[in-house]
Amino acid sequence: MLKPDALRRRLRFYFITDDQAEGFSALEQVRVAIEAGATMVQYRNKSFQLTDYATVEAICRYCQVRRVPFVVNDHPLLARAVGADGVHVGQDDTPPQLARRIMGPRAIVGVSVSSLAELERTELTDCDYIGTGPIFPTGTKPDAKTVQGLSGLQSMAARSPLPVVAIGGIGPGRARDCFAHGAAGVAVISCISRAANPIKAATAMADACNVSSV
Ligand code: TZP
Ligand code: MG
Repeated sequence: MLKPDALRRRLRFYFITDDQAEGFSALEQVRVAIEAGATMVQYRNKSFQLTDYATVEAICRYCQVRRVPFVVNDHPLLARAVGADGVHVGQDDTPPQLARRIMGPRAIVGVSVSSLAELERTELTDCDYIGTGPIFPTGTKPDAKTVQGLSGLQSMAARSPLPVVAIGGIGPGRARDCFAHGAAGVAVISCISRAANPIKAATAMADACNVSSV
């Protein structure tokens, strides 16, 4: 289990796997991100099938060896089965309260919030952090809600009792802006998974997130 301060540090450079990256497997993506300094990893696969189970397990084991917290998007039962550190759920997924019951008291439970209004009506009792976005336009999530911009991020961070992770259209330059507007961390997919040079992109993210001290 991570204490709140340790979790906050871990959220800083949060890499999420891309299920649409041609010729770049989720495990390879995670290796590149962690090698560069990613502080937390989420497995996200919108068309997960049981045949993907071994991949999730391999990523989980790799994160354990590298001592990087690993969470699974959408599926608390999968998260629990592979022994992940936590789960991330959206507003239309398993409610955080049930995710907490499935995962146990020591797990990390994150919830997505797409606006200040949504933040105000979300029950956060069983949550450890919120993911908020899209902050900037993104091509990675076709059904993303309204872009919140840095001002939206700032008001949500000011209002949230939990650390806020900004997501959506973020790369190294915008990461710095997100931190300046109250984000505890930035979550990224395509700036690494679809970069011409993923190692270079991940290293630039690590620099922007100042993660050498985490
Ligand atoms: N939730 C809001 S935006 C987004 C998710 C999962 C996609 C983020 O991907 P990218 O490539 O970092 O913009
Ligand atoms: Mg979801």
